[in-house]
Amino acid sequence: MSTAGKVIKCKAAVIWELKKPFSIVEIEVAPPKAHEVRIKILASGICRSDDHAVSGSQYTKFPAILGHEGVGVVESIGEGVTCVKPGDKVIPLFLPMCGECKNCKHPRGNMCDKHGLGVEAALMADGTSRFTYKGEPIHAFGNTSTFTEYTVLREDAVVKIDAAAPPEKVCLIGCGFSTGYGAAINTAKVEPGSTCAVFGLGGVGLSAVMGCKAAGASRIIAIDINKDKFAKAKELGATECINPNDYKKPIEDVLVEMTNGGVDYSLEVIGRHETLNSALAACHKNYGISVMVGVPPSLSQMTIMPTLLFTGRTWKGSLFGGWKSKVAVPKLVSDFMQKKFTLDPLITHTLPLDKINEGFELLREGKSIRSVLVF
Ligand code: COD
Ligand code: ZN
Repeated sequence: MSTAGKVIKCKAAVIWELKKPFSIVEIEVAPPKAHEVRIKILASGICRSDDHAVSGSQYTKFPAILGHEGVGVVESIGEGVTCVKPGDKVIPLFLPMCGECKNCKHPRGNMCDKHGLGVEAALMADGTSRFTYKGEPIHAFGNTSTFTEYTVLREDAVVKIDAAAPPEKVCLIGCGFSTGYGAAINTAKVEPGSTCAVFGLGGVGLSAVMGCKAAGASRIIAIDINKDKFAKAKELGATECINPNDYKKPIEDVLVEMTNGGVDYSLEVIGRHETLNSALAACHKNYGISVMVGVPPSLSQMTIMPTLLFTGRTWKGSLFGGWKSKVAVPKLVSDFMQKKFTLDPLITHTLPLDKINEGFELLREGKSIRSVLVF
């Protein structure tokens, strides 16, 4: 019997307040309104940004359904939706794309003017939520909310992908993989034969290592304070791995010495002021480019030495790897299907939704790269 037009009762992982565990409860998911799409989630990765929302370093509204790295299948569509139809396999887009605003039309823009990433991403465009628990509204998160059996998305925040793509793998294309890989390829524009440094070897940092390798870098220096991350970094293309705790001098000085003046490209994939500074200072004067992929706590301010920029280094930021989401995501999925890159080494754990708290513990303890929840 069709569920279109009806409220669906389903399981979701709800977080009620800051720093608290998730609880699995039965919620109600309203049908999609005009220009919205309701999807059944098939798989969702757990990303550090979800944990930033739990800890409060990334502001969101509670109670909430987090998760932004998923794959689903369209259950029903609201009035006026033409981009997808029931039965399509899709990826939710935390960085939506209307395709018509100044940013969407600009060849280098990927942050749509119509849909923000802040608190406005915690509700639908009309300012209400499609999720309720015992009649009380539950906030969405990051334009997506994937830690639930069903979610409702704006049509600009969903894109059709290859029906044959494995959900428990390609969900990583919804955030982690694309963010790191694109930061190297699109934002840094790593060149063949160059020397790169990647700070932070989580799922996003390792994807940046893969991007540097795919772009033809001849030296990729991977940096992490957790040496357990090194084997995987080497498997994915790092040529050297270093731990800042093994040195008395600052890591940027170590890198400048190792590379006779500094690296061509550095990517900071941690989100700390200290490492953002080190990544910039590790770049070669005149032409080194440093890309900020990790986001420091919202509203924080940081100091840098202006001469680092004055002497020719470039400091850039990268959100979702610079990809235009609606255009790039289906293409990245088809590249994966054609084996142009692998996602398997990034997926260390697969868990049911009920074990979501275990998945977050693995991330906090540094024991996982990506845990994927399968529904
Ligand atoms: N020096 C070196 N390595 C460090 C240090 C340090 N001082 N501190 C931590 N690390 C290492 C950790 O050991 C860990 O291996 C790695 O850094 C961080 O990895 P994870 O697994 O915590 O994080 P990821 O890879 O899942 O995500 C990292 C981001 C920085 C991208 C993420 O946290 C973030 O800031 N996201 C916001 C940016 C964004 O694009 N958001 C949109 C959706 S994600
Ligand atoms: Zn993410």
